[in-house]
Amino acid sequence: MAGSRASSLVVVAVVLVIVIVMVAAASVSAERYPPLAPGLSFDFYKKSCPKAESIVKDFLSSAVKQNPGLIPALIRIHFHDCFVQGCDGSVLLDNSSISGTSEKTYIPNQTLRPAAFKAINDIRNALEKACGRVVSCADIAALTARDSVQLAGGPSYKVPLGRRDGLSPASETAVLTGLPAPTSNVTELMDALSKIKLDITDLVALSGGHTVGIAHCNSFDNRLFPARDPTMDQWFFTQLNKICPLPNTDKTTVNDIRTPHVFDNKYYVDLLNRQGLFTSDQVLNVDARTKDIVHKFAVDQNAFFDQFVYSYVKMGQIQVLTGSQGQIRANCAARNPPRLAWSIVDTLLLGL
Ligand code: HEM
Ligand SMILES: *[C@@H]1O[C@H](CO)[C@@H](O)[C@H](O)[C@H]1NC(C)=O
Ligand SMILES: *[C@@H]1O[C@H](CO)[C@@H](O)[C@H](O)[C@H]1NC(C)=O
Ligand SMILES: CC(=O)N[C@H]1CO[C@H](CO)[C@@H](O)[C@@H]1O
Repeated sequence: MAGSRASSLVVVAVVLVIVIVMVAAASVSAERYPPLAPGLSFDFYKKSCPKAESIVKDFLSSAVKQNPGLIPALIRIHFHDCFVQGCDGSVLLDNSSISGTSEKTYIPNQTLRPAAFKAINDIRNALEKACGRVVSCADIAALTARDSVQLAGGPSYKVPLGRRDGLSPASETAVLTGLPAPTSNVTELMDALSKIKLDITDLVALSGGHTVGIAHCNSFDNRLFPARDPTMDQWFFTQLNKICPLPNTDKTTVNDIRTPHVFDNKYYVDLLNRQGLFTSDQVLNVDARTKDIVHKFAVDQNAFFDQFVYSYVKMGQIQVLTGSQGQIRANCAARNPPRLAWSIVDTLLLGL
């Protein structure tokens, strides 16, 4: 009796030691970051707003309890911001108080969720209360994307900060050429990515963002009508056809059929099983240039997490405004009103 108790204690102790060693190994695993863009740093707000990151995280942790859909929405907003005219918060602008039309008007942006724009602005207000107007909306978009990845079970990582907010939205052409369509093949995807210095490994890793979130029928029904895309699994086709019986049905389905709400590597397992949702997803397991990377991420989640962090941080530094460029917005949805002094200078200069 006493002997078996002692031996079970030994077992418990051994298991504990193993767990401690594993946790320690995980926490010392070196994170890999791309070179930082000039003007950005990991501790940008250390003096001016030391609590910035915890304010963002605390706000978001409680907001996602009310609305878990914020997670995929915020992961996608940072991507749309960065792919079009750089990570300058221009995707956040509304029609009002800008000259021109908001990026949100154009087709790829029509499915960005309004609640996520509101969360970014609410966080901005909380940050201004704590520190004054020092944290940019573009940085908030990067931080909320990072925290969303982690809240969904993905990797945690550091975000380079110091982005400034842009003054104007991108044009319709810039939005449509910057954001590839879900019907794209690898050549078309790489045409868009190479313009912003992202490579084929970045393409495969960043597409892993589709491990969470939803899509509307018209984003993938090119693969259902007039007939099943032959690269799509028959069972998966039947399921999707029930949701979208006709072209353009106004319904949604999950991007990752295995674990739709968890940030993990199952998206790549979907691809191996011919159950990727968009053409732009499934082609990654067909094209010879990307197939091996898909396979590697499907069998090794750590390899995916490592590369996702590297590529997402790289993406987060595309064409950033820094230093005295741009501005720090007082409202993420609007450019600051011009200051009186400057409008007088403008008038004088125009008068010359
Ligand atoms: C590589 C090219 C990409 C294409 C063609 C693409 C296309 C799309 C499309 C069409 C949707 C669904 C829109 C709808 O029907 O509602 C979507 C959703 C989504 N995308 Fe992408 N995407 C790409 C890259 C990315 C990247 C780089 C990320 C982030 C790392 C990302 C994250 C997401 C997320 C999280 C959703 C779900 C949004 C939600 O549930 O609100 N995508 N994407
Ligand atoms: C923004 O304004 C344009 C016209 O300039 C209009 O077509 C568009 O629907 C508006 N978009 C939003 C999101 O209100
Ligand atoms: C990709 O699509 C383009 C047309 O949009 C086509 O010319 C090209 O052959 C396709 N490439 C591959 C690798 O399928
Ligand atoms: C989030 C957002 O602003 N979405 C807009 C996309 O564009 C349509 C009009 O084209 C608006 O109705 C949506 O509000």
